Amino acid sequence: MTPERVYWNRREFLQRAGFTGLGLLGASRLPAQDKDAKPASKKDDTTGGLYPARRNEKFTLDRPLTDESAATSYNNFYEFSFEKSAPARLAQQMVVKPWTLEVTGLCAKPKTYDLEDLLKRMPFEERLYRFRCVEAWSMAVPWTGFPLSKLLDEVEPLSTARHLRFVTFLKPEWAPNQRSDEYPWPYFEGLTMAEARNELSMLVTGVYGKPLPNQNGAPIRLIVPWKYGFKSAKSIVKIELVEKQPPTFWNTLIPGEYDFTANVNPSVPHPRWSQATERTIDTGERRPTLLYNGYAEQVAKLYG
Ligand SMILES: Nc1nc2c(c(=O)[nH]1)N[C@H]1C(S)=C(S)[C@@H](COP(=O)(O)O)O[C@H]1N2
Ligand SMILES: [Mo]
Repeated sequence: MTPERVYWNRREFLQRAGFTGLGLLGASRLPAQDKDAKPASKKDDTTGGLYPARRNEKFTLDRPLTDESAATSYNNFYEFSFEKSAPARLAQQMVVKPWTLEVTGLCAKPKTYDLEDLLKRMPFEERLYRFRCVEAWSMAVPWTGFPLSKLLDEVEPLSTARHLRFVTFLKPEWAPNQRSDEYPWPYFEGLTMAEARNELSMLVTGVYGKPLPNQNGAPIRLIVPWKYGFKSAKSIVKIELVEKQPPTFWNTLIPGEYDFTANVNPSVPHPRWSQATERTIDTGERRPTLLYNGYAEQVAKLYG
């Protein structure tokens, strides 16, 4: 996931510094940092007793749930670090309460929400979803949140709103990598309106029956489980309804490797590695990658 330029610079630097076998994207490697990573800190549920939420049994898994300690200590959160073990520590710098979420652009009722207020009104539920990173690792996680569609209903999108743009915080004082202009911060992503309206698209505020740990994208993130993980923007501050397909962070950095749609597909290799199989982050087990990450029934119709 690291842009070539940065990747090679870092590799050179680390090699010169005497490190070997970096394998940043080595899918078969269970990183040493898994061992010393901390589990999620238990935060108080200050959201009015929302957790644990009722599980929606409609969403079932074909595999065991991933260990909570793995899912909360093996993170991609580039604002903080390029190392997967670091966000669990560094993201504790974030101040996630109070938090405002602005929903704006092509809608009749744009609004800046106080997150706590919004959560009181949304239909909270837990769903077990598969999650697949473009780097060929995967997990299975109980997310708590509500359908993105419910929030869209509140702001009343105009018929010209064909796409959504998601924007993460810009706080260099929290996030070390935002102090450099190597990347076009803040992180930005996008969906089509049809994708956003799909029943699977979820705004997530909790995991494993508790509020999201900061490193997993507190206090609110997107989850679109049929797409590679980079589409699921963390720590969102703004959702903008727009007409045209918006540019996205990784596509801007490396257009040939990370496209706007980014649907999980075992038969379309990444230019630098195969997507045919994936590695389960807690057990290291390899399993075949599923088309649309196993959600063809819900989403294939979007791409017919
Ligand atoms: N703001 C932001 N969101 C992000 C990322 C990021 O670096 N910054 N990484 C993405 C990638 S590549 C993945 S795989 C998932 C990882 O989510 P997790 O740490 O909860 O597993 O977050 C996605 N959302
Ligand atoms: Mo990812």
